[in-house]
Amino acid sequence: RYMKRQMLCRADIGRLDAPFVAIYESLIPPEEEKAKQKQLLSLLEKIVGKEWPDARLYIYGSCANSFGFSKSDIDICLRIDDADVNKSELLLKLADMLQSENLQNVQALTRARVPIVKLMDPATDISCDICINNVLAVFNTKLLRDYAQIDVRLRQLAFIVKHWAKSRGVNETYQGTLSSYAYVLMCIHFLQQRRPPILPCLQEMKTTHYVTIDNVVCAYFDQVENLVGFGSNNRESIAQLVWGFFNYWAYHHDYANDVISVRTGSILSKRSKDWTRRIGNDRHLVCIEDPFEVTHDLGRVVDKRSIKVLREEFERAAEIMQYDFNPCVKLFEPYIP
Ligand code: 3AT
Ligand code: MG
Repeated sequence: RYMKRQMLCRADIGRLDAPFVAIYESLIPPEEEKAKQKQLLSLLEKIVGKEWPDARLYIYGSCANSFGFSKSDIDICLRIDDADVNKSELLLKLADMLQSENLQNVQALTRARVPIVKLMDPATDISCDICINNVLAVFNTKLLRDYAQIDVRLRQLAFIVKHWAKSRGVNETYQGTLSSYAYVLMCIHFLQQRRPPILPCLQEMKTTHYVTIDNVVCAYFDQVENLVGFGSNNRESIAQLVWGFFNYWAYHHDYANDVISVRTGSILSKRSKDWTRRIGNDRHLVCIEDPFEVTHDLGRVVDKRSIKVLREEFERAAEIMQYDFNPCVKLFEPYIP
């Protein structure tokens, strides 16, 4: 069933551009949401500053990487340079402080993979997760945001793919499917691979942005305002790209051998990364290299059961894009178990 299949793009694909653009536009957060997020950030800065004057707050994740939908929760990182911080104690203390400032639903999840404090701000009606010193996430957020500036088709494609993944129930890492972060990297990689390319590989270019965090180097070309128009020799439209994306993941990706790598703008072999066998819980059934933490496979959450679900969903989407009269409806039909 998973045999490679060569398919020609449907003849009427251009007819689908307008509806896909309309879906993308309907998901973009309005400006007033950004203002509310800033308002909440200032409130939190004030609260945190009373106890820890040197601490800093950063918005990361979808509210800052330009791949966020309207009404998403915000992810905040508290950066605190204290060599011997005990994260759990710190989170519990933070939770106490937030509670006494009348924030709602305050909850410290000290045992989560990424320990956080959750809260809801009644003034702005925004929910938020605060983590501590997850600084790499702040920089991978910047990398995604920088890529998004280069060509609008990245943002359009990633919005469609995220919307599809959320509708179809395959954006649930604790059920073995992929994170939004992984899907955006899949989109960036796909656009780096088009011929002519729609996106460059920023980490292979001259370094203009350099930081190291916990011995991980984050170095790349970040003067992206100089790259606007990079992909203009490629005239593929959003509908063609959505079709190509699902076709690639349904029929052309080599799940047995390949690793997609945004860092190198190419495909690496599982062998070269020593990702050929299961080690602990990392099964490497679909391999997506983190651009900075290169030993980190974002597909490691995927297991024997969920890889099947995921591939069937990619095939379903590819079939719909190929044959359905009205793909923009069928693609996003909610999955009902
Ligand atoms: P949603 O719109 O909330 O679905 P998001 O971009 O906020 O999308 P997540 O909530 O999954 O995505 O993750 C928040 C950020 O955390 C995104 C990325 O900067 C970082 N992140 C998530 N998963 C990983 C990971 N496995 N490795 C490194 N960074 C990660
Ligand atoms: Mg998020």
